[in-house]
Amino acid sequence: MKISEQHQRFRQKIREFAEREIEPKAKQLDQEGKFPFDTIKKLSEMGIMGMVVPKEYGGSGYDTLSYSIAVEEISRVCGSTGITVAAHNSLGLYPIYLFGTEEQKRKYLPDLASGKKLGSFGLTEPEAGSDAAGTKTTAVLDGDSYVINGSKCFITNASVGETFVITAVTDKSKGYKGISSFILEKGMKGFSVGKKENKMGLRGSDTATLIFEDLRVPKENLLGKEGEGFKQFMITLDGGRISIGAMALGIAQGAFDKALSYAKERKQFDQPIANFQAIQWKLADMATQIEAARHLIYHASELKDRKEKFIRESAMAKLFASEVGRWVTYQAIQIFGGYGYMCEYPLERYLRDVKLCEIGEGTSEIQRLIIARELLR
Ligand code: COS
Repeated sequence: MKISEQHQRFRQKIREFAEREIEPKAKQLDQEGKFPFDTIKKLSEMGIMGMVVPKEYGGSGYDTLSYSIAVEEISRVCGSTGITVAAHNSLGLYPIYLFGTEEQKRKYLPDLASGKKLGSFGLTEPEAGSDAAGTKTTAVLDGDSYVINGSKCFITNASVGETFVITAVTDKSKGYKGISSFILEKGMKGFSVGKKENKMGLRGSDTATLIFEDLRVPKENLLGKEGEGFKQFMITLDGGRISIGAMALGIAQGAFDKALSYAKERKQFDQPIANFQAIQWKLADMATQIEAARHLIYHASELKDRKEKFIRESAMAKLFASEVGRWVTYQAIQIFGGYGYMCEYPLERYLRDVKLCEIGEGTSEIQRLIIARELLR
């Protein structure tokens, strides 16, 4: 897809960094479940941890297309690093930037945007997954503070994060209109993090439970107004879905690039397997699907940059890219044959990593529901 020269140069810069600094560590992160602290520090210095926030709040103020390209290129070599960047930017920083008061933005954004602190987003609960309004965590106003009780599960950047945006019910009688959101800080009394989850993929990313036990949060930490939490989180997820799509796209591109080189080198029946039509057709289909996913993701990014409506387009982009990601990594393993199945080669990691994209920030079924509702509206 044609993008501006500026965007092409930006892609080149991130690709070079990713291949030089991130790719060599990807296998170890996956095998040892190690969080990429040193990479995040370097990405922070490049402005990648503050891409969605303007310079006045300490961010690097990139457009959404550049942000998608960055997540794509990082994920092309390491999904764990890709999701860490995506969750921090789209879910950690962005809701504070969009819905925070001037005071909250000045207080929290500079440290987050510079990567000094990592951000995290707490929506999901054991009984509130696809049904985001099913939140059971409560926040009760008591004098000058809210007292929060409950828990959140499967939270990205939970134990490495220092600033959190979470939802809680402030008025049960009002349904989703009784859900509010709050900014929490690591170390607040009554706030703890459970053990790190042992996952199928994205094993270098940090996922854990947040636990709130009579956690007292000052009134000033309410994000926006009482009752606005559900809509704030829906709007945040619309943007976040573009980045999960970009992550799936990057993983697909990475698997494809590896399969393409392998097909040209691997000899069977005295010739490279790329000479066989069975392989050529696979490669053609893979490249076509990837390109289509890229169009959808860049299109949704551009709509967002133009401040046009993009709910349907971000759901379409995420849905399509994550299914393409799964399919392409599967085909890449097939091209690699027995080697594709071995943990020595990166393809099986790509397949395990990309599976999350069909689940996180709304399953594929939820994306279809969102698209259908937008069509039928
Ligand atoms: N932007 C702005 N407002 C939105 C919105 C969006 N994207 N989506 C919903 N809303 C608004 C609706 O307009 C409605 O407001 P009004 O009553 O004023 O019209 C309100 O929010 C409630 O919406 P709705 O009735 O559609 O809510 P539902 O409970 O039916 O839930 C889905 C809708 C399923 C789409 C939502 O729960 C969802 O996205 N679930 C998946 C959550 C998810 O992604 N979880 C993973 C998190 S991983 S970080």
